[in-house]
Amino acid sequence: MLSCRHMIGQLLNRQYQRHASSITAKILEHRYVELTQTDGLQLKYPSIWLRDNCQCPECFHGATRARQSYWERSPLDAEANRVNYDEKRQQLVVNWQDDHNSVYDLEWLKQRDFSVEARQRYLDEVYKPPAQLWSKSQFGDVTREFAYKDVIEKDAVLGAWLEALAVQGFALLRGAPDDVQVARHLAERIGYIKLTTYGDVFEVKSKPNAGNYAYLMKPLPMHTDMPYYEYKAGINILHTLVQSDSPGGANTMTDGFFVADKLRREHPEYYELLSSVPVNWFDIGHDGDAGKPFHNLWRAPVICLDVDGQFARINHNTMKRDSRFTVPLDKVGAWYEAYDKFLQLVYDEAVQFKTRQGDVFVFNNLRMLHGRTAYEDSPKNQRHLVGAYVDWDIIYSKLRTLKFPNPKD
Ligand code: OGA
Ligand code: NM2
Ligand code: ZN
Ligand code: ZN
Repeated sequence: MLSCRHMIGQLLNRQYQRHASSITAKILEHRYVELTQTDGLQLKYPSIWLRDNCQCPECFHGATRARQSYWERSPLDAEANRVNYDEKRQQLVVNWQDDHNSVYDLEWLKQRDFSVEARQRYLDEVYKPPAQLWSKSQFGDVTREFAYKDVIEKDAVLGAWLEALAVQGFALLRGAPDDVQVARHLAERIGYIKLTTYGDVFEVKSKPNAGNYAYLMKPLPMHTDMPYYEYKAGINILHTLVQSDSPGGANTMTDGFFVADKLRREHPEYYELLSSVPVNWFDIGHDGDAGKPFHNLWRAPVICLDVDGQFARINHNTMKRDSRFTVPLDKVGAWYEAYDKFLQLVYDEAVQFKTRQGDVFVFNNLRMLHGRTAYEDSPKNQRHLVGAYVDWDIIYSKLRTLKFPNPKD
């Protein structure tokens, strides 16, 4: 999509060249360089930023895309002496007071435009596609399904699947083979599987001496996996090898970001508490009889935001919420009241569906609250899922390399 827009941009630029509306460069208040085009285009850059990002071979190492100047101090006193726009080469030329010269391509500068719109475009198109929040009634519209085989074989389908995970927060793959390696293959198709205290792949089934609530036939209430990790698993890949013939074993799911947003709009005082009061999330035990012992502990609120004020992570897992609540006494009652409202919204907005053998249910574990209804195994029918995790760093990286196979800079 972007590359197409990029091409159109280049075509337009070529047209501009033909009917050359000229550009002039000037220095403003000793601190900015401004480019003005006769047709109204205006670009303004801080001098300190220009100096810091000089692209000459002395300042910038092209092969590693690395700045090789200002390693110890920033160019605080950089001041432009003269600036000039070279129409023929479409470049801004800056002569600095220390006599250094810098040259910047117009296209490079445009991609780094400081305007609100250009910055937002970069965040939406390159950083992360914006999440589409959904309520229970919109579940049908936001459900994306892909053939397992296509995800494995076609890059375009792999990209569409990862985009769905980023935007809608979940997707269903159909037609996976009856193979315990499916979850691992999918994780490795994206990049790297995440290793946790539960191993690389893990089997979700009813186990004797179960060390985790998920390994029982009991209902699994709405939760996110691993709130007790600082580096919480990004997505959860759950491959159904055997589904239960009993009425249970269905999955439930709620868009946690939708609920957080609703809480913010409708109950701001509850939202404030759930996004600020730290909760202790813990996991003590060992994975299976021979597993290494673990004692995980992470303090974080239920609703976490990122540096841009967007929802970053929802933490909720009743089984993994520590009875040690390390907050002042007078916070406790109010927090429970807010939490109760949050849970009410979570259950009001929950959808339910039952996967079949060969389905792979994949979802954003930072965003989707999910659960499972109780089931009954029989000697002939034992519910069996294989799970794997992948971190979002790996997923976004894959998504970007698929979208921009030949990044110039
Ligand atoms: C889990 C989980 C869902 C299921 O193991 O954390 O959410 O369908 N399992 O068993
Ligand atoms: N399993 C499925 O956070 C959790 O303990 C949820 C994780 C055991 C890896 C279950
Ligand atoms: Zn330089
Ligand atoms: Zn889970």
